[in-house]
Amino acid sequence: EEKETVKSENKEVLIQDARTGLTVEALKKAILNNLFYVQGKYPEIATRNDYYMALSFAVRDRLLQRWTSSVKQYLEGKNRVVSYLSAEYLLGPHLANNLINLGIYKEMEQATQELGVNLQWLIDKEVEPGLGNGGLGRLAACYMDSLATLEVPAIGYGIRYQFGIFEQDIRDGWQVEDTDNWLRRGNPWEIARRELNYEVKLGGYVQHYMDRDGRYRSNWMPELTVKGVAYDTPILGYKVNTCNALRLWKSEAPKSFDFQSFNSGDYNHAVNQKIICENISKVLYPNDETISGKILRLQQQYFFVSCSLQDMIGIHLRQGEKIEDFNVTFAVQLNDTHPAIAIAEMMRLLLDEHDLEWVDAWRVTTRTFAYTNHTLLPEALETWDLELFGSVLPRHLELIYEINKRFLDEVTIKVYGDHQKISSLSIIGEGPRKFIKMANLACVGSFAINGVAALHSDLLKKTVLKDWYAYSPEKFSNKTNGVTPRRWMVLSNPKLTALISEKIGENWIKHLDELKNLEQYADDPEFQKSWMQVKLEMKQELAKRILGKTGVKVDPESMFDIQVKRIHEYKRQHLNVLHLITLYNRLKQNPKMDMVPRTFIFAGKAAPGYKMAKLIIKLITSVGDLVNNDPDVNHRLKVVFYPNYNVTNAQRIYPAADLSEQISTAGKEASGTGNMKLSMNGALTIGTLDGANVEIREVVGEENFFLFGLTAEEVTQKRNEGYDPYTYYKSNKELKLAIDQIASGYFSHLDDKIFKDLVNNLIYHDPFLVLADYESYVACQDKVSEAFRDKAAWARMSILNTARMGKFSSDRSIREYCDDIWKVKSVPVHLNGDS
Ligand code: 7GP
Repeated sequence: EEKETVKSENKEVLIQDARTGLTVEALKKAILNNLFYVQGKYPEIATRNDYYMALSFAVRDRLLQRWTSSVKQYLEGKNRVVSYLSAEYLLGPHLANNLINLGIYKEMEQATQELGVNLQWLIDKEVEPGLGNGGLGRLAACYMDSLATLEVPAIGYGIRYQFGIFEQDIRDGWQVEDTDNWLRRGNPWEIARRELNYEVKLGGYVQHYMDRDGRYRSNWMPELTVKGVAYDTPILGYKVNTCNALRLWKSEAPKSFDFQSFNSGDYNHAVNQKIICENISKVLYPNDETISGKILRLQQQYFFVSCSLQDMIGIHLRQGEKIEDFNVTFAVQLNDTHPAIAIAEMMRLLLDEHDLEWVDAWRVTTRTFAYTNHTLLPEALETWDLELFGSVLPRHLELIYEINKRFLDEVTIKVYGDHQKISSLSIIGEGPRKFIKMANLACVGSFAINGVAALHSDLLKKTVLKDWYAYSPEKFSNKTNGVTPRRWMVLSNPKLTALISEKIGENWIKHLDELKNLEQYADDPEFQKSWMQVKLEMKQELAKRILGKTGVKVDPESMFDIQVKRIHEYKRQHLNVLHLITLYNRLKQNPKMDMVPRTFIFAGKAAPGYKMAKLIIKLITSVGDLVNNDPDVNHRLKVVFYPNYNVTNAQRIYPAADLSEQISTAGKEASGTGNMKLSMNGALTIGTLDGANVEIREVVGEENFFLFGLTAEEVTQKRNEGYDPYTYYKSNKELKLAIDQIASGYFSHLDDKIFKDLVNNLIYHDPFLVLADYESYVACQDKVSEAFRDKAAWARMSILNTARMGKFSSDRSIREYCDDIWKVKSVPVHLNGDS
């Protein structure tokens, strides 16, 4: 029947072949075709990877058809384009996501089945591109999905790291890092655009001279020139024809280098230069929310920004437009300050390469860029030692001085005499050593500045960007983060998706607000039963994986209490551990007590150089070893550290969560996005009034959210009053016991040194007020346990959580960026035939 409709009704699909058709037959043909002509195998000898590749190429062909149609449409209409600049994209596996967005998941399932292979088995073969650390990189990936789904012309620019975020292994309870060789078996999702390449200068010095027209000119004589080559990954929207490009740059040595050295017989030099050039896009810096100040990192940032801007200018000029109108063609978003050097680079390109006058160049620049801030942590605000900066980017240092001079002249007039203000707004920081403040560069050069949740945007205006807000309040706005329901519900939780769609249709996948239609079933016992049945099945699946990965057997009927995110003191995984130890002690002291069984599940990577974070992992695994092996408690308590948290694993964990731990110190988590994914999948949240938790609680209702802890304001107040953690330690018996046990080596085979730093830090400094929030946290957890006993009430709250999460679709966030900041419109794409 399917074949008939295709043949008789739709002309475009009539000419379909193995490369574009969407029917089961066409897909089967495509797989075999690719197996034979791309992999060079026939089915009997094809490996799992051969099949995975063949399938991926079959899908990619279909993406390319949509991609070429999109490009054509964009160019014809001279449409305004969003350019997203991000040093990180935490994409997650492509195959299943593309099948969903193409709307051919079922068809492919059948096609593979008829060919005698299992689709899930092939999907699981994909090695995910881990080109990001955490929230910031994953947000960029969700936004690419939403831009395409909303049919907005957009390009994502970034770096094609040869090695992404390290793989985490747990050995003897400690984190061990292993390189992420994700390209080892090839990457069927990218297309190398060898012809699209740009030269990027580094180091050296600047010559100044007067040209024939009497114009003052600068000539940057670099120490090194590298070449950036474009690698494009198609990003298809959900059930639309829009397919945008994620353009990632790989660094290489320019050809000229090799020739020169070879000609002079210096082979070693040539090889060395090649290595130096290739190093730039070699590896992702594994720091989340900390700067590292390394030369290579600055080179990476400049490298991808320069390639991207050159590329955009090329696109703009090829359309016959004037360079002065660049900002009409492109709206460029800076994903935090990592690409903020773009402001100086834009000026360089306009002044030095395209001959604009300063005033004109500055007008174009400041109408092009917009800046998103992702953190309030002072240690994450990027600065560069001025000397180091000048050694890599001598021309940009000059330009920044000039930008700063002109800006401060303006400031001085406005804030006459206020030295404090002037120095806080200056791009250059003074001290024993001068430094460049990237956030300040981003702020002067951007027409819009935003935070990522209401509270965060508010605190930005009151703290780190206070003087900027006073100076140009019109630039500031909030754009609360969102996540894509395609990956985080449809793909990761197909059973819940089916259950929801059975009741309210499928519209919610593109219009997440429609989830509210589920509210009417929240009290329906039948629906509650089906709802909790899905949850149970997802917990059973996760339990199997936990057993396989960690050897720990967990009870799917117990409460799955989940904290998964990067390990960081401000996120307070140790507060969670203190609660865990408290429950353990209660059970040990009163073995007969009636306690709601819990499975504590942790996952997350620690930055390799972040000692305290690594120690927190060791603490979790140490407590786990003791608890899991103690027959007095291990029927009611289990502790799991699920290794190598990444997108693939996140997709398996979220659907199985009963309780979502969002327990950062108020005022520290800019937004959070895991909080949204968990709640969408029916988990209830225990959380502080931090980041987007505030807004989540607002929409799900305070009666469906477990709130505890100090507010951001109280945190500040407490700090100002002179917070003394020791008094909390002394005055709470359960807290003191837990800490004393950690200190005495109770969880570490009597080794009383191993956790010393952690304990001392907590009782004497406690920068994130763990001890201040402990009592309120434990009391709240007791309420959670009580609530979990009433299955119907819990189911109701769970359903309501999902039903009310519509706001947190990244489609909503992107629509706000489009309307308020970028001023771009949708451009529906019509599919070209495969002529
Ligand atoms: C994160 C924030 O910590 C998180 O709260 C937010 O949801 C996410 O960005 C997306 O906006 N920040 C980072 O990942 C990060 O590295 C430093 O920030 C620049």
